Amino acid sequence: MTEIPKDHPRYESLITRERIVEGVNLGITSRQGLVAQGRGEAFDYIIGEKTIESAAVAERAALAHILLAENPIISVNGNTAALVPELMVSLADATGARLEVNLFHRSDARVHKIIEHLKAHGAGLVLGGKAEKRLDLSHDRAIVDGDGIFSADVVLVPLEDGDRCQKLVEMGKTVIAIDLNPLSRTSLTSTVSIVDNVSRALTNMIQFAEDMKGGTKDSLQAVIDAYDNDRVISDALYLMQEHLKNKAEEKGITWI
Ligand code: PTJ
Repeated sequence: MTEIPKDHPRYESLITRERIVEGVNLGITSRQGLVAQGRGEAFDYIIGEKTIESAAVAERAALAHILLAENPIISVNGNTAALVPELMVSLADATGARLEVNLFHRSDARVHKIIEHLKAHGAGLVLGGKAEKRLDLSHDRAIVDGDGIFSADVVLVPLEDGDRCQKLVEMGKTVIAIDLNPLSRTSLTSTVSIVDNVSRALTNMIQFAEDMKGGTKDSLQAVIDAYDNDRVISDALYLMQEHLKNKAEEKGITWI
């Protein structure tokens, strides 16, 4: 691991890179996961590396769905296992959702390593090892647990690919995505699209869960009823453009 000095202006970003590289070294993150991380970093730069207000609105709506669900599942892949294992375990504990490992670049060895990694970060039961059911998809994200994603009513999918997201929505499930690209197929097909970095999104959601857990069913339903996903996506695009414009102007470049 490269030693990153704490006073480096890009300290957080560089530490995150080290975590994902470490995930590859441990055999829990795919090499393709490095590419996905780079894409995420680029979108995060464009949005200003902060949680925008509409993402916080989406995070609260996501929690309302999870807290009202019968069988909510948090889907874990190789990137989220490396970057935010402790946050996924805390969110599961705070909401009663269960964790399920589901991989695009699947191998049984990697599934089991991720299950053990989550357990080492405090998880109890982690689904994904049984994998006896299939969704109607031509790739390995199709492989799911019968009492997990297959029968879930609400699924949280951080850093997902569009195919499975669409399939889960077609199956009548509420799908919550965390994806910094507001125009990805995942963001465009999900019920709730959180355009935020997965580490900020989960940190916020754990905090919001503390306030929202005691809420009545009616108050949680009101959060869902007031939510407008198209508006959230449109707001993210608008703020990305504004952020770039402000950056350009700060540096004396005229925005045309
Ligand atoms: O571990 P596996 O085999 O299941 O594979 C996981 C990856 C992430 C490699 C796989 O799902 C994949 O290839 O995903 P994509 O199609 O690259 O999509 C990932 C999306 O997540 C992209 O839109 C990225 O912009 C976004 N993204 C990347 N890093 C972050 C992110 N969004 C939020 N927070 C991040 N840290």
